[in-house]
Amino acid sequence: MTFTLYNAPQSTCSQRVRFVLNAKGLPFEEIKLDLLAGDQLKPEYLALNPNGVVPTLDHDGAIVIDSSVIIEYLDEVAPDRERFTPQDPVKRAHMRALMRFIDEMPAAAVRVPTFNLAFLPRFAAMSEEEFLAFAESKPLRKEFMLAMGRTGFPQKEMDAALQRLRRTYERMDAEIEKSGGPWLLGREVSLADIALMPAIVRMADLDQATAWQDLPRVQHWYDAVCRHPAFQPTYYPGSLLTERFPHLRTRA
Ligand SMILES: N[C@@H](CCC(=O)N[C@@H](CS)C(=O)NCC(=O)O)C(=O)O
Repeated sequence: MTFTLYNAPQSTCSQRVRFVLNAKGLPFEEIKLDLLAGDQLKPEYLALNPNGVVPTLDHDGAIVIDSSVIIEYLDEVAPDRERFTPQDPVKRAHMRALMRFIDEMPAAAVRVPTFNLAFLPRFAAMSEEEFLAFAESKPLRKEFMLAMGRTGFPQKEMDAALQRLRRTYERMDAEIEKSGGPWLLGREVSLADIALMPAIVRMADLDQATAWQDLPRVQHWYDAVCRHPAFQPTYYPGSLLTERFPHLRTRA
């Protein structure tokens, strides 16, 4: 089996897929796209992924898109090494329900603090025309970019995103308590944990970890994620925003 992953070092969706490939010990060729330069909007990439986003997986010529779909796909085609999907159908359904929740809540909400705290200086440096053309070119995120504008999301939007993330930490806490932990579904790490990981790592990278300091189960989960053998190869140098954006380092 040969795998080629089109992705970006700091992309949270890409980090899910790298984690699964690394945890399973599957060798893969990594093609890095520069998202701020617009590599994801070039015609040759849009032919692979018409959404104009990363990641995209090429498995022996079969193209699979969307990080949640890709990690489920990898667990199906390479179940041997480490398996992240429970055998029991009820547990499996619970895992999938959590994955839907994660895509709708933290994975979407984390874009607001990411853009406001990290990417904004890039957009503020563009002219209004450049910014509008940049937003127009995005098949999936045009309205998101226009809502943000060159000055960033208003405080109301930022507060709403942080509240959605806070409700996620509370939901994690409740799930871990119910399952007995340390993972969301109990003793075994599952695709739900992997889907959630990059949003939580991102919030820690943005110096926002105090938001779950009253929830020790969530902190233990985060520590377990960071200790997992697939964590370091996934978060290779250049994968964190603090490594790329000096203004974040001075804040932290
Ligand atoms: N649902 C998609 C979302 C992918 C996505 O939003 N990717 C972001 C990086 S995490 C991206 O490529 N953004 C580029 C852009 O917005 O132009 C998935 O999970 O694969």
